[in-house]
Amino acid sequence: MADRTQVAIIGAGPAGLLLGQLLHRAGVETVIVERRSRAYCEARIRAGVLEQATRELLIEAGVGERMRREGLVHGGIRLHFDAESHRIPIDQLTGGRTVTIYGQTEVVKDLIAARLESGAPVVFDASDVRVEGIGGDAPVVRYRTGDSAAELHAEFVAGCDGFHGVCRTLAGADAQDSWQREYPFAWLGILADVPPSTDELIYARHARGFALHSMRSETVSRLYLQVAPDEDPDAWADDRIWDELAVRLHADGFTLQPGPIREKSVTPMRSFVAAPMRHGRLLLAGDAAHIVPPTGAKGLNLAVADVAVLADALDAHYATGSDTGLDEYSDRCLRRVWRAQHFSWWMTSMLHVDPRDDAYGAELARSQLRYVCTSPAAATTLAENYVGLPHEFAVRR
Ligand code: RFL
Ligand code: PHB
Repeated sequence: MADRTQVAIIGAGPAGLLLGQLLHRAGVETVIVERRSRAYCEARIRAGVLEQATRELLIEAGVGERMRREGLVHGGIRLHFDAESHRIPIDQLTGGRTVTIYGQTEVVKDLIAARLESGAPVVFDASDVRVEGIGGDAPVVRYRTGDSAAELHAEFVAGCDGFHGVCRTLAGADAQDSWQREYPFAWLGILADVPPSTDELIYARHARGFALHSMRSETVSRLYLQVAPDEDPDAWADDRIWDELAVRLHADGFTLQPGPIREKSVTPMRSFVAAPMRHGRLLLAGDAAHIVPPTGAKGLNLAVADVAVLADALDAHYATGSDTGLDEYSDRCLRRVWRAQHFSWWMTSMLHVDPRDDAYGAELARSQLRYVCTSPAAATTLAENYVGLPHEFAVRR
């Protein structure tokens, strides 16, 4: 394994892997260091909605072929509340833009396959990953694989190691501002071997809480229920999950088809931003720098938007010696990050039942939903944020 590289990438999630792919195509050397196994990274079930610009970038980066074949292109979403179903025609409201339903798990598999095929180095199962010297010109990444210790000298370190990684903490509390909000609820998510009962995603608000009907393919459904943050997934037998989903998703003309549940887990909900996203030779991207609650389907798309800007900035540094892109990296990304923070918080508060809230708060949320379903202006606000505001996706190769 190389002991020297231009850019050391910490983390093989979507952010780290896509950055590696874009830089490889730009002729910039990278080594990816990941603490989990390849199998673990390829099995993690998470996001499912790709913005149009995310889809376009994956295609441009040469990893979009299977997504093009298997991804489901959606031009709208449905909102269910008060036993009524309303459609938001996202494509009509945004000049023909769409989202693609394709699991993050599949994106990660495609990126790992491309990485291995390219021959560019990736280290899985790295333990004790430590990064030193980000304030100087010669950062070092130290880690262990099995019994042996390794040292990787780099010119830059990309911190793509997610919310629980090590990179964000390197700058020290004094050099970083952070903002956060914890929500008094979580999502119980299931993956079920049953054809989706709907051809478009359904986001539902019910007095008993939020529910979401999503999907992975024509034969696999992905659904979520709002639950308490400390909910034990084992307290939810399959029948109880399907019964609760049927109650919350109910609307005239809709029938939920239950089926065998393959996977079940509880995800906490939080909003978090750390700024700046650059500290000397360390560049943070994706969940390492910011988290959104999943209601707006923005987390993966933000990670992709960050690395598009970062790949361009690093490419310019090596190709032309210009550091303008690196100097502007944090500010450029944070503008998009805060827009997505607001949208995700807004969708979350409109669609969930906050147990701390009073009846007045619940009526405000229902009024907002009715407004979105009746006013083209309000619907367009939802649609243009959901499908993704224009990216600055000028990726040079
Ligand atoms: P990841 O995916 O967490 O990857 C970080 C990687 O770093 C590794 N790592 C380390 N490696 C080396 N040394 C260390 N010390 C390390 N510490 C950690 C980890 O093992 C991992 O491989 O972050 P990245 O790449 O920034 O990607 C972000 C996305 O994963 C995340 O934002 C989305 O999954 C959020 N999200 C959604 N986003 C969307 O855009 N659309 C959606 O529909 C959507 N739905 C969701 C979601 C997240 C969910 N959960 C489970 C939180 C639905 C759910 C339920
Ligand atoms: C998913 O399919 O996992 C999914 C879809 C939409 C969201 C969040 C998650 O807002």
